[in-house]
Amino acid sequence: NTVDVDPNGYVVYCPCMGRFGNQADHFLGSLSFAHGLNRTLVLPPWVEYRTGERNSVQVPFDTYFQVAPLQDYHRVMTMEKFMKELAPVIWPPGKRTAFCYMARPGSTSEGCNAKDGNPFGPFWNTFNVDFDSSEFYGPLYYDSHRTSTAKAWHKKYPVSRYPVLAFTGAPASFPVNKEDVYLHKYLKWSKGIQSKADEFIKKNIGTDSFLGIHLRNGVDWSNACNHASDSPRLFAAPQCLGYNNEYGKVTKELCFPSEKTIISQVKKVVKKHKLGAVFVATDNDPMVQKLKKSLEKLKVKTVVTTHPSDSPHMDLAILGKADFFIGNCVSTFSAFAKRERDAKGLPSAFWAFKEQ
Ligand code: GFB
Repeated sequence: NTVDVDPNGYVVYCPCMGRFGNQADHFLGSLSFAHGLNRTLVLPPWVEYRTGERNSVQVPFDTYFQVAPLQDYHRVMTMEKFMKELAPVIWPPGKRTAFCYMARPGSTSEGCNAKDGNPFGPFWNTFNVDFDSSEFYGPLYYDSHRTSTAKAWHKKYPVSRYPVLAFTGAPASFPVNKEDVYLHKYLKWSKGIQSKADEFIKKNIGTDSFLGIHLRNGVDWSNACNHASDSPRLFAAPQCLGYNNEYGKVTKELCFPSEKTIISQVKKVVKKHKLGAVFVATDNDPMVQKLKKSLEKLKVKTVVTTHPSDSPHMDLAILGKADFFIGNCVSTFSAFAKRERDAKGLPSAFWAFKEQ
C-alpha cells in the first residue's frame, strides 16, 4: 500500500491569510500554480479561528471537499497523507526549507520566520514541522499562465535538488486570478456537507424553488466597507466590477447594502423568478422578520436561516443549490457561492449592482 513518489515533486503551503473565502481564492491559485509547475499539490488543511482559542485550528481538507474530483484536473494529495507517508522519505527533518518571497519580520532577523505568529506556528505544528532554512524566491512569481513562469521556477529550483517547495503563504494571487476562477468546478463538497445541506433544505424549504442570499453585515465588514471609497478593487470586487474596474468602482452600497436596497432587490427577484422561499446566510443579522413582512404579499411562505449556528460550509452548500442567488460582490465568501453556481450554470446577482 505504499504511495509512489512523484518524480516531478510537490508544492506544500500554509493557507495563512484570511478566513474560508480568502483561503478558497488562494486555493484555486495554488492549484493552478502546482499544475503550471507540474508538481503534485499537497492539499493543506483549512485554517480556522475559534472564539476563545488562542491558536488556529486546522481542519483536514477532505472534511469539506472531495479529493477525487480535483484529480481530474491535477495530481493532489492531502497533507495528512503526505506527512505520514512521503515526508519521512523525501522531506525529512533536517531538510526542510521554508520558501517565501522575501524575508518576513520575526524572531530571526533574516529568514522566512515561517512559524512566527498565528496561524503560522500552529499550522506547521499540526504536522510537527520545523524549518531548517529559508529560501527567498523573489522576484519569481506565481502566474503559471505565462509559459516563462514554470521555466524560471524549474531552472532556479530543479526537482532533483528541491523535491518539495514549502511555502510560508499560498503561492497565489488575491483575489483569485480571472483565469483560475473556472477551476472551482473541480471543488466538490464532501458527502458530509452535501447531506447536511440537503437535509436542511428538505426540512425547512421543501420542494419550493428558493432564493439564497448572503448578508455579510458583521462589525468587521462594516469597518472594512468604511474604506470602500479608497479601495476600488477591495477583496473580491473584481468578480462583478471586472479585473480592471471595467464595470465601476466599489461603493459603500456595493460593499454594505442598506436594508432598503436588500428588501427591494429581494422583492424584485422573487417576483421575477416566481420563487416560493428565501434562505438567508449571514455572519450577523439575517433580517428574517423584516424580510418576512415585506414578502407577505408575494406568497413567500418561508424565510429561513441557519444563523446563529456557525456553519459557513453548510450555508455555502445551500447557497450553491438555490434557484437564484444574490451575494455581496466584495466578499470572498459570496464569491465562493457565485463560482460554484457559475460552474453549475445557475443564475446569480449582486447587491446594488445592476446586471450586465
Ligand atoms: O470567508 P471570508 O474570508 O469572507 O471571511 P470575506 C468571512 C468569515 O465570516 C467566513 C463568516 O469564513 C465565515 O466564518 N461568515 C461570513 C459566515 N458570512 C457568513 C455566512 O453567511 N454564514 C456563516 N455561517 N458564516 C473577509 C476576511 O471576509 O473580511 C478578511 O476573510 C477580512 O480577512 C475581511 O477580515 C474584513 O471576504 O467576506
